[in-house]
Amino acid sequence: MTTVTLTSPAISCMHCVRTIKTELAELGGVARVEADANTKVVTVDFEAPATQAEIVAKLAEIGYPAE
Ligand SMILES: [Cu+2]
Repeated sequence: MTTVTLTSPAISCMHCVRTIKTELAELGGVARVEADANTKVVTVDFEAPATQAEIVAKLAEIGYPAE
């Protein structure tokens, strides 16, 4: 299991948090998603077939580009 911590400044409220959790949880291999509207931090636990690149791409696709 790999944990990645990303910052996505577009996270502004609990709705954003819910969207991110729902969308990332749909990726195969994603085990846990935490997102915080105050710190703008997204933490994801994942394993194959999920990849960090896939998670970052999904965040960008749904409007929360991460670094
Ligand atoms: Cu929001």
